[in-house]
Amino acid sequence: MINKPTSCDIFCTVVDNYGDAGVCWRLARQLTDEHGWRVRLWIDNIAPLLRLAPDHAASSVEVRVWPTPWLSTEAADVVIEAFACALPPAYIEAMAGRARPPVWLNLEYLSAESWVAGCHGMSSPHPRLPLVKHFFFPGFDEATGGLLRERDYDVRRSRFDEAAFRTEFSLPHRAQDELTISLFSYPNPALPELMRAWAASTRPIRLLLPGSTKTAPADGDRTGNLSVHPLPFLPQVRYDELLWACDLNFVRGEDSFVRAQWAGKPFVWHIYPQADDAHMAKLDAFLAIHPVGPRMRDFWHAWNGKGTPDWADFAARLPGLKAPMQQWATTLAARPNLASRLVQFCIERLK
Ligand code: TRH
Repeated sequence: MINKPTSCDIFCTVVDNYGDAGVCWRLARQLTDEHGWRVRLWIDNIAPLLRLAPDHAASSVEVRVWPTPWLSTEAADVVIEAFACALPPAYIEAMAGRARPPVWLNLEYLSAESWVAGCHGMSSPHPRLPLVKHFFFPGFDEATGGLLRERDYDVRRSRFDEAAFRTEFSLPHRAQDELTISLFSYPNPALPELMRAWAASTRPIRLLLPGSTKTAPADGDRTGNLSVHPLPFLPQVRYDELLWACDLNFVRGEDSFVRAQWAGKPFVWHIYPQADDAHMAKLDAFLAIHPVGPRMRDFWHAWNGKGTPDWADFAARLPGLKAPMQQWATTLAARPNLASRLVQFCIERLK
């Protein structure tokens, strides 16, 4: 019996955007830094990782570009196949050749849909080899694999200095009654109309655009009561700071969507679009479990292509969203995080 795994291989195929690399990197860091695992992250396209973690070489994670054709290597105690990326066949053979078969996990995409709990932890025997693959589903309740959250999150948050952050990114001091918004979304036809509403706002609105290549004057690109500030793409570990510095966060995909929940601020989710509007069922499943989901539904639907965002209505709702958002973050944070649940899952299955 191994009292705890010593080696772990995480395989990541970058489909597009940053989330595949973002999730795998975050998990790899926790497994090394918080659980003492020796982790190799095999990634087919290192470009997004270099933006997320420019300093990855200084970490304890061994980042390896996934070679094709695959070069023979020994299989680890734990093998994590991220988002069903399909392992190299030769590596699967190496897994089967081990005296003790590895724990083989398929790390699934995050969804709040009710069927997830019933599928989490399910296993599938390999048709030919003495191997079993387990399906590991992130989720929002105890019946799933939980959510990624670092042990030092609260300490980092407590040390955050918004004024220093604004100075570092050449942002003016917070104006009287300013609403500070961060925006990270897919291209969205609803944005121009929303920006017109922000320009016509009765209170000053400062819009921060991370990952923007544009430049702007010191006080931002001003139109009416809206000033727009492009920001560089922040290292992943600092993206949380942007969310903490804002009053409202527009996020997307999977990882920034989770980070907005930890920030405990009102947020709007641009879900990763899927064919046949399959993503809308995922969006509604989350709105159904969130305490103020019904109050955000119309605006979230409009932001996801179903209708026109009514900013005046949503702005009026914002003050009433603050406390429930903080409570949601506190409730979720009280549960074991995904890395801890995954470690426990593996220890129980390592013979
Ligand atoms: O980039 P995404 O759209 O990734 C998506 C999703 O993961 C989706 O589930 C998946 O199917 C698709 O890729 C293939 O959104 P996401 O998940 O929020 O990942 C963005 C990552 O980038 C996240 O870790 C936050 C990070 N980030 C920074 O580190 N700095 C930044 O400045 C910004 C804007 C984001």
